[in-house]
Amino acid sequence: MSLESRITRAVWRAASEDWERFAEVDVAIVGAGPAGLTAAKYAAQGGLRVLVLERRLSFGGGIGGGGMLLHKVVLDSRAEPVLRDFGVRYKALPDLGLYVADAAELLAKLAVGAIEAGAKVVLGVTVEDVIVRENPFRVAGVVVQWSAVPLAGLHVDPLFVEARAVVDATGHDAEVLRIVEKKNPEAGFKVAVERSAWAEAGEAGVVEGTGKVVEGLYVAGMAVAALHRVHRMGPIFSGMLLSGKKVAELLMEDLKRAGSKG
Ligand code: 48F
Repeated sequence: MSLESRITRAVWRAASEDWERFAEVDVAIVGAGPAGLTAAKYAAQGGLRVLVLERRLSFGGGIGGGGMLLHKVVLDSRAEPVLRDFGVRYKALPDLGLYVADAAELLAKLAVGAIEAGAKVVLGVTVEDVIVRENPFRVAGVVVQWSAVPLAGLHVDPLFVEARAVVDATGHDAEVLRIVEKKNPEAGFKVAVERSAWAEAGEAGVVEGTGKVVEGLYVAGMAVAALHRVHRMGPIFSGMLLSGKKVAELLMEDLKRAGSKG
C-alpha cells in the first residue's frame, strides 16, 4: 500500500471514529476562546463528554490580539486559581494591582488544559443553527457545517451534534443566542448589544450573567454582555476565565443530576 493511500485511510478512519462519537455528547461548546476553553477543561475534568466547535483554524478567540496587538493580556487576582490550574505564568504588577500574561502562552495553555482534561476541540467548523424540541421548548444540540462551505457560498446541508447542553461562547456576536432568538420566538428571550467600555462593571457583569438561558442552552464569556447589556472591558480576561469556570460548574450540577452519558 502506498504512503499516499495509507495517509488517506488513516485520516478517514480516525476522523470518522471521532465524528461517530460526536453525534451525541454531553456538552457542545461553541467557540474556543477563553470562556469556551476554560469551560471545556472544568466540564471535562468533571466527567462530562465535551466537544468544542471552533470556526477558525486556530483557538484562543480574542486572546491572540492582546491589547491593541501588543502581546500581553491583563488579569487580576480573582483569576489566580484558574491561571494556576492551567499552569499559565503571569507577572504581578503590585503598583497597578494587576497581573499580565503573554497572550500566546495564555491561549496555548488554555487549549492544552481543555484537551488534556479530555475535551475534544475541532477547528474549522461553524455552528449555523441549533436542534430544538418543543412543549416545553429546549435546545437539544447544534447544527454544524465546515467553515469553508459558507465562505465558498455553497449550499450544503449540515450535520448534527446532539447535546444535553449547548454553551454559547462565541464572544461579542453571541451567534448562537441570536440564531435561537431569531428562529424560535417561543424561546422567550431577547439579545441586545453590549454596552460601551467600563472595565470594572463589565468584568463583574459577565460573570454574574453567566448561566442557563433556556433549557439546554447556556451562555459564557462576552456573549453574556450582548444578552444582558453588560459593558465591554478591553483586554482584561479574568471575567472570561471565571465565566467559563462558572458555566462548567452549572453544567456539572445540572447534567450530573440527570446522570452523564460519559
Ligand atoms: O471572541 P472570543 O475570544 O470570546 P470569549 O471567550 O472572550 C472574549 C474576549 O476574547 C474579548 C473580550 C474580553 O476581554 O472582550 O473579546 O467570550 O472567542 C469566541 C470564539 O468563537 C468562535 C470565534 O471564531 C472565536 O474563536 N465562533 C464565533 N461564532 C462561531 C464560532 C460559530 N457560529 N461557530 C463556531 N465558532
